[in-house]
Amino acid sequence: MGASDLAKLPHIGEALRRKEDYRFLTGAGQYTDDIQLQNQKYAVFVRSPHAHAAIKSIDTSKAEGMPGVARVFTGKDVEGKMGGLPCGWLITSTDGTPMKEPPHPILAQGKVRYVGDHVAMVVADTPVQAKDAAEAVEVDYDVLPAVVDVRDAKKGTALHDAAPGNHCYTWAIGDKAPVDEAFAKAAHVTTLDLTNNRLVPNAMEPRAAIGAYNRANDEYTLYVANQNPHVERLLMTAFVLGLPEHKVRVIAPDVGGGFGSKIYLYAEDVALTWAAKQLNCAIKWTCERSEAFLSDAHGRDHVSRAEMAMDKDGKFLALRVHTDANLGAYLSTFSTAIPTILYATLLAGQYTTPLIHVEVDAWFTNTAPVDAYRGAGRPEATYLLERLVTRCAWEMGLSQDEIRKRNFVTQFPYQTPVALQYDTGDYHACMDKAKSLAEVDGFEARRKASEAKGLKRGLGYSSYIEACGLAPSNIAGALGARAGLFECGEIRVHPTGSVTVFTGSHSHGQGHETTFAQVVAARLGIPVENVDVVHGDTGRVPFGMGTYGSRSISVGGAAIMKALDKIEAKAKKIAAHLMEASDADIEFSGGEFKVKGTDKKIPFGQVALTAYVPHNYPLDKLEPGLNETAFYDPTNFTFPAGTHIAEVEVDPATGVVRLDRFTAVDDFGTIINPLIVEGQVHGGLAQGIGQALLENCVYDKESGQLLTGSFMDYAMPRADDLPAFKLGAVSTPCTHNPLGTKGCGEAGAIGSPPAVINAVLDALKDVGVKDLDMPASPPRVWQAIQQATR
Ligand code: MCN
Repeated sequence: MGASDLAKLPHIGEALRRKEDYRFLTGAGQYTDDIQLQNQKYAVFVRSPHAHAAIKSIDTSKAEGMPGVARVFTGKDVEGKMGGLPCGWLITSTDGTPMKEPPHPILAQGKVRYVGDHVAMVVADTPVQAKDAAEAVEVDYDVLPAVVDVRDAKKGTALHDAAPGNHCYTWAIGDKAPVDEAFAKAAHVTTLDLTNNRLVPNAMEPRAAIGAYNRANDEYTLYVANQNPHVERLLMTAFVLGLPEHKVRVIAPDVGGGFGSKIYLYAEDVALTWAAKQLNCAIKWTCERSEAFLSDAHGRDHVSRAEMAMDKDGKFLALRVHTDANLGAYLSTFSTAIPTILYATLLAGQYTTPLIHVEVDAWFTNTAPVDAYRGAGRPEATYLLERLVTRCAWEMGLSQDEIRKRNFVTQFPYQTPVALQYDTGDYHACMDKAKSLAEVDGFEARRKASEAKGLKRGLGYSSYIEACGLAPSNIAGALGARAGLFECGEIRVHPTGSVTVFTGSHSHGQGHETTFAQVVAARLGIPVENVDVVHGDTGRVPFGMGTYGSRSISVGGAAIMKALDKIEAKAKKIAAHLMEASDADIEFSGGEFKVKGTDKKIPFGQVALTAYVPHNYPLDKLEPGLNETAFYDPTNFTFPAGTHIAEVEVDPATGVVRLDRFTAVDDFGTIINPLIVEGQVHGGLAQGIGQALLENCVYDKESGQLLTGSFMDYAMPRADDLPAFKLGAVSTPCTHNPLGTKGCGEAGAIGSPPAVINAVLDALKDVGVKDLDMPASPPRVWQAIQQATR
């Protein structure tokens, strides 16, 4: 079934409330920390208080003698018994050498490289006993100089022997010579230096895991707050522990948000699983919030120079970008892909810029590892490009919307000069709708009203594009992924006609139990209540690549569609047998099988029952049962796009920015559930606006201590920081997946930061403020005003 036929079915496009919310709202959700196993002990990790230090000695004797303590494990216990954490994406430097891949030990081996690095694991009967004992572990450190700022990485003391100068790789895309030539001939060049600030993901549920071991069958089970349990199992068994995969089951039960930070295989997960066998018990660890600040993978942290060459009319001729990316102390699972494949390939944006060259240098520093955070590379690309485009507009004497419109891609498919091919889009329609919803025509009157109150008002645009549906394995493989990112779906039709769907996608707030059920119910013509969705368990779901990169509906949903095709084909054969017709004469719609050109028909439920209770069944031609599995590997990414418009009021006396209005018009292709999509956009906007105005992860330059290690210092966006959003939709369905969907899970976080900063800069244009880094906090804005007016 094609996307256009699907879109016409009942349930598709229906704003159903989330099925899963009943259990969440009534406190019946089951998160990892809610699970209590027999013979369960508790772990606490001893973490480095130093950003960089040699470990001279570790004395665990006092801790091991304390009440309830089962064992204290250190680096010596795991050395030689397991590998380090792997990085899933290989980057080759422009000189042909592979990236530097220093070891990432499960417990520190001789050295610690960031505050929070895991040094020892204490296991005890109760959490309090484990915590007390952790405090009694004595570690003698020889403190070394730390480097935290990516701009200083080269000059800093090397973190790893394998990475001299703290350099991991230089990677580039695009043809440099023609780009330089275009710059030499351009009528105007706009240059912008910018920093994309480091963020801490802060999911509502902190990371948690329970490693369990069953001696009877030599099997391990890991319960873990994770976004992709099969990949977690694959990496842990194949790369770290060397265990056969069938002996390890990974269950990611209800997970309270991840935003990228729970995609990865973390050292704690491995240590707990391995130690469970050593102690023949279950071991639970629940991360504390302050521990999460230190040890969760962080996001962003880029420093870039961007230049645009234009002709006299503001038409983009060439884009040149250099970025220094902070990878933190070690390579996390996908960290190398973020500033390269997921960032540089998006720098064409919505524009026809014919020549682009991007070079990225990636560095190690004494900070927590940096990896994907909602958007992963694409917010960084959009922030750079959309800030640059607005700066271009102002330097060329054009309005922010006019310069964008002059450069929009209008013909599809469109091949960018940075590898990607966009299948569909209508960027003018998104812009026009956004301007209308944002009531841009009335802006001048609102600006004057603000001026009369001594306030500055500004309008900021951002026309973003992102590549979602990660990732076609032919493209991903060519670009360095160690595995293709397909998805798996299984449809199990029960004899009574109800259905269980097993998906390799993982829902940790995205509402898959509802939207995936909508797709299945629509296709089979059965009530949504008759469909249950199972995810997050390697013991129940055949395989999966998990959830990130807004891939679930477009890749996981497409796998389900493929399995449904198989179900429909087999069910038609059963129906043909029951109605004594030929297979070719059977039609299926609205939950009924009909013989073409007759009034003979039977319902889906009868076919399901017959599949399991065969009656005069032609066993030579037809197997009993109605259960099908499919794997779907996309042929391309999906390309959601849109225009976001922010309107702010700035108090020049205090530097306080008030976000007055925010409009987002997005194109997500076919929409399965508009209510869920709206919720996804709201959440993304809150995070993007949080980055633009409030959130900032700061390490002390000298000591490498995390200065923003709690919610007292790290400002999360709250409801009263945000206006009521105005949302609009444009739909150009994706051409290559059977649902026509494009991902919606990250768009808000991608489009919004540059819109907000452009608005602040627009407000302060006449004061002389030309530049501002995120977050536009009151002191930063106030200082920029003082500097401009001095
Ligand atoms: N959907 C739809 N129609 C579309 C597109 C999506 O109805 N055209 C629905 C989907 O069926 C799904 C939801 O919207 O129920 C999100 O779908 P999709 O865009 O495919 O994204 P994923 O499900 O793959 O979710 C991943 C994405 C990412 S990458 C991050 S980060 C993120 C996000 O989702 N983290 C989240 N949203 C989050 N929401 C919550 N509550 N918590 C997180 O950790």
